[in-house]
Amino acid sequence: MADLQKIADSVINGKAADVKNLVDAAVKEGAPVAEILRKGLIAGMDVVGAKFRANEFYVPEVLIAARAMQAGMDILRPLLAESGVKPLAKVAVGTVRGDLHDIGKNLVVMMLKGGGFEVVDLGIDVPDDKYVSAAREGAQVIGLSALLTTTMPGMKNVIEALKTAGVRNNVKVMIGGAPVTQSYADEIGADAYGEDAATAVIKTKELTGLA
Ligand code: B1M
Repeated sequence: MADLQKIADSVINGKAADVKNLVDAAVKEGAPVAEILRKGLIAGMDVVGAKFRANEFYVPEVLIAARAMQAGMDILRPLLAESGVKPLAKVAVGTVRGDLHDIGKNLVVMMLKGGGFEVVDLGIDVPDDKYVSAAREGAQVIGLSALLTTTMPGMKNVIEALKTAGVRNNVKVMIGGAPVTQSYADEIGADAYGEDAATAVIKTKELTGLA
């Protein structure tokens, strides 16, 4: 019987080689791939997210855990596709135009992947039309990150661009980044504010009706 809790623990402890070996062994033992993902890798990242929010884990621990999860995902990804297991929802995340900060955005991307979402990483300094294209290509949530007070207004511009393109009602918009607040999200008509990467996962679940 595959020990999925051991996989979760190895993700939490950032032991990439152990995750790889344990996932490999679980697959060979015939454990269902969806179970390995849900009760092993995602369960582990859920704990990492909770510890991060509780200030028990900091950025380096989260990055190391995400890398360990990735080692397991490398084995599971082709098997999940074969067995028809679908990601929870599609999310496109980028840092707004003019802004080159990507450490926080990358954490959000990793945590969302860890939470079972399909994530399109649009990168940094992303022009508004790229978000529109992502919405047209099926993203259910558009995530915007900004670290500068001077680039924050770019978030409003993206929302306006989505409206102009007629796709605003097809997507939810979540914003985040150090200078961003809930009241700014309310002011520009965003659907959610993610205070940190772990909260971004919780908010994305709420936005997509999964929580
Ligand atoms: Co810049 N920088 N920087 N910088 N930089 C800040 C942001 C600044 C506060 C430093 C300061 O002056 N004290 C300041 C902004 C001031 C302001 O606007 N009020 C600043 C400045 C001024 C600048 C330049 C203008 C400096 C210059 O050239 N004169 C320049 C701008 C470049 C540009 O973007 N056009 C610049 C450049 C840079 C570097 C390139 C050197 C580098 C970025 C490297 C990189 O990202 N690859 C850099 C860095 C590293 C910082 C600091 C030191 C750290 C930012 C960071 O990565 N934090 C920062 C000062 C600070 O914060 N102490 C600073 C860690 C990261 C994990 O946190 O990004 O907040 P954060 O993400 C969090 C949450 O905010 C949230 O989740 C994450 C994890 O919990 N979150 C989301 C983020 N995005 C989210 C999206 C979501 C949900 C949650 O949903 C979609």
